[in-house]
Amino acid sequence: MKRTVFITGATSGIGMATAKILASDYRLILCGRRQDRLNEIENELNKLTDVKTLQFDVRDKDAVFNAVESLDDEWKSIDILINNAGNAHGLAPFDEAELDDLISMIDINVKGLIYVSKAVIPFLKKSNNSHIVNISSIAGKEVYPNGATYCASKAAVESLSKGMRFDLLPYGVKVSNVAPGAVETEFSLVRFKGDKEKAENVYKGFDPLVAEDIANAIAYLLNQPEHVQLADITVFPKAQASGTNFFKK
Ligand code: NDP
Ligand code: 8X3
Repeated sequence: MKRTVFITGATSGIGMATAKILASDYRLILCGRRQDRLNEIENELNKLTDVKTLQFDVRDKDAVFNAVESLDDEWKSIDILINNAGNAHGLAPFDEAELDDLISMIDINVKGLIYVSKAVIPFLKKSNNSHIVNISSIAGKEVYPNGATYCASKAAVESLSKGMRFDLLPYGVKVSNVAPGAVETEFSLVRFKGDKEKAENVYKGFDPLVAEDIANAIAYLLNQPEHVQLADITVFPKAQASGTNFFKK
């Protein structure tokens, strides 16, 4: 019987690429807010595996719990949770940044991850081969100018990964933290509120990671022998050495 993976933020970027890479070996529960995207990915991947989609905003605590509760017993046998949903909103000095953007990043990247984890962990505890993968960022390990709150939100993810690893030890739930550098997805388009030129500029002059690179890293850590727990993986493009150091042509 295939194990079941629950992926948040599966409508785009890293989450979607991860769903595609895992489709041949796992059953998939795919989450996001954009129903049209959920329908598209379900239609594509249900040729390869059983797919269930759940539409909710991770900021909405009740919606998160109701969505998980709506699964029938067969789908509640969740083995793997990939906490991927998240974004940056804005890139500005802390004093000038829009307060709503800062609140959104905490609500989505931190509180949303907590709601989803609290809703799903009771089912992971029943699995005898369970795993949580939290998508952090190099921004969770370093702080860069104009990114205080995004970096703080990802530093919280790093701490949540470490804390979950302690607390879920008795239940045999593995916890892995994945910290990507620059990955060309819809991330910068969201950060710059749909400004394509600004978004494309971020990745000019070097080869950024693509979503499939991170999906490969996730598949790699899920495919380790049962006794092996990869705690933390940082993935940079070749042209990146830290949150702010890039070699651009
Ligand atoms: P994308 O913008 O391509 O994807 C973000 C995903 O998160 C979408 O599927 C989106 O779905 C979902 N999402 C965003 N807000 C919400 C919400 N409120 N409720 C539910 N789902 C939400 O970006 P990436 O794939 O790059 O980002 C994935 C993760 O990787 C994020 O946590 C990001 O911080 C992290 N990351 C990204 C890096 C990069 O350079 N791209 C580097 C380091 C980390 P929908 O809009 O349908 O809800
Ligand atoms: C996304 C990468 O460097 O823009 O987390 O923060 S960065």
